[in-house]
Amino acid sequence: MNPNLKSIFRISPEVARAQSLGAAIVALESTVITHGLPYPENIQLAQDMENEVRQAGAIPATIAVLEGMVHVGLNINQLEHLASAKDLHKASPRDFSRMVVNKESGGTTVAGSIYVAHAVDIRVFATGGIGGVHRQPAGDISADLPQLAKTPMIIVCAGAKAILDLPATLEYLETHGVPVVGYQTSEFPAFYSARSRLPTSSRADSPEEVVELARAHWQLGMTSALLVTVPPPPEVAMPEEEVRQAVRQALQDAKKERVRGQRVTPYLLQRVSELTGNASLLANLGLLRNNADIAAQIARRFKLDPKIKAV
Ligand code: PSU
Ligand code: MN
Repeated sequence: MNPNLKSIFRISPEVARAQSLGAAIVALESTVITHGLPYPENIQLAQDMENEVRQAGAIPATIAVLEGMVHVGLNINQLEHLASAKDLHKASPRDFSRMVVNKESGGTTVAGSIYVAHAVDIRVFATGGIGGVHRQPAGDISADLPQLAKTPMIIVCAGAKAILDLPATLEYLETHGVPVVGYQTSEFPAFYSARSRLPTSSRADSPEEVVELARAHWQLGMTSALLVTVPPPPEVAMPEEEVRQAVRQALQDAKKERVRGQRVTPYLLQRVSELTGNASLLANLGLLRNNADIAAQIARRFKLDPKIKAV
């Protein structure tokens, strides 16, 4: 670890032990806990994702900022605090310095989490859906995208959230050299549903194939992420049309209420969840657990591969 980080980063004993033993580790974000899901589904989900990672033979490292310290690996009390406290921040890269200085606490976004994970040499990360280019307000682009462009990690997700402009999000990833790898599919998933009618740039049918692509990407000297997109499991996936209608309504409501900045994504997701009842919540929970499982399988193969050099 860069010595500058030592006084600000706190690596949990379990993650530190896993690192010293060379065990497979999967980093997890925490904005989904603080801003993405209601209590108590959020604490249940946080634990379920960690359990999925463990059952697949890897160690989970959930990332968050607590009282100005950047934590990698959380205990149950810390998870419970993130799930239930009211005044927590959403930590994207631009927020970290302020949070450190003011000793604030919050959930780290995909952008914030992968920055931290990479700084402590973790190479595999799981989330639900990445942020991307918003349909409105114009010019709202998630910090997840530029961070993916400069962080050499394997990111496992169910595509970008359906509230976003998916074609524009894929164009951004293409412009910035981020391979989009469909997992057992060649179609970019749309978070709640499997279909977007948009192609990925490649396809991998197993954890081994993902690792092979990652190895080639970084052997070539590339320094961007690989985005591995996993369709939501069929038993929880929603019909495209139902999602489309709910998103249209949610976008109208956001416009009317002039929602801006960091509130846009949580507002839209919350509104879609209200409009579709339990279906979107179940899809969200199901795909998050599934992604954690697949990320752990990839992390194990990655560890076994002697040819991968750290980037
Ligand atoms: N998944 C959810 N809810 C969320 C997020 C993911 O179900 O709130 C978070 C992720 O952490 C993602 C962030 O990085 O939303 C993107 O927010 P923004 O569009 O403001 O960058
Ligand atoms: Mn934004």
